[in-house]
Amino acid sequence: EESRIATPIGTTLDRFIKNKQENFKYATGELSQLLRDIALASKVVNREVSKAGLVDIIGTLEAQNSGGEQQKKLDVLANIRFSRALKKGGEACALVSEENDSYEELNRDGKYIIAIDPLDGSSNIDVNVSVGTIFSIYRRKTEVGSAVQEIDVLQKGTEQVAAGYVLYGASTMLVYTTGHGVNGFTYEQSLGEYFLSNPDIRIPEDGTIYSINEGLSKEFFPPVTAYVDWCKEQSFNARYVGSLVADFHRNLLKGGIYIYPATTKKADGKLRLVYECNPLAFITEQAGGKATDGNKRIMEIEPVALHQRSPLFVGSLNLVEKAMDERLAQKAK
Ligand code: P6P
Repeated sequence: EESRIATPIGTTLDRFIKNKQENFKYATGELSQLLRDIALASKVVNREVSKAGLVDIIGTLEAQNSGGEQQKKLDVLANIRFSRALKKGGEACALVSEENDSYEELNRDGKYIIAIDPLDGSSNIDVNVSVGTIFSIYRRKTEVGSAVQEIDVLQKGTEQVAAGYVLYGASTMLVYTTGHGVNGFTYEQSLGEYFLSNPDIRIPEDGTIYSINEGLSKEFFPPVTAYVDWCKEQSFNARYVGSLVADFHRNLLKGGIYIYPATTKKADGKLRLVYECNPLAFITEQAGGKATDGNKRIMEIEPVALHQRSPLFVGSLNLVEKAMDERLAQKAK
């Protein structure tokens, strides 16, 4: 049958990165190389995720990851792929990963720090629901060539030089920003290339989708309950995949709000600041949206621990601001 794959509308990711690098007068190419290394690792992970059901690599290792959740083999594999690609690439001096208790020093001559959730939502793999990789890139604070230190790996989200995610879904997409807008690329399996498919993504300022786990309703604090009730009064659509990258990506393109709030049982919510909230907050702001912890801008939070959690309200500007107003209104009562 005639290939139904539309002719890729745009340039390849490699060409795009090169073109963008030319816009940076003093770019020396390391960040470009770093993005290429991440894209390469994602192609390997994509292949393993897409055949997960075939090869007996599902199943839980005895080992526990830092969050104490059961570690799926694919989690571990994905972490190894990214760690190896980044070590070989030479541009990263350290890797912070959900899968590792502490940071891993990679290349002392590297200028960049990578924080990554190698396979977020991996518990969904067994039931063939989309999963994702989320990454964040910082410039190191210490001298190139010296040992990596805590000040390198615990930086505010405003210090990010790049952030992105890979969504292993119906198609595999890579979406990233270097602080000059957000661009989406779709992976063409038969060519092994990412092609520009969503240039200059802007999140609609309004939306009619809300994403929150309402199974936790009895643990919600009043402002969250009031906000969810407001969404229902507006007849919004409830959409919750239970895989952060999938929920985030849909809301980025269509408009909407994703909330993982503080609850009576989880004072800081569930999501991790350094390699989940900050990268998605950077992308959202670059696309014209907003990301807060219920009180303040996510990217202003001073991290004190690699795996610290933060509540997250992220998405369309007006929906996040309404959620903040709700909080103030409740406080005033
Ligand atoms: P809950 C997956 O484990 C994850 O980290 C995110 O991908 C997802 O959005 C969230 O947790 C789902 O958490 O408590 O609603 O099952």
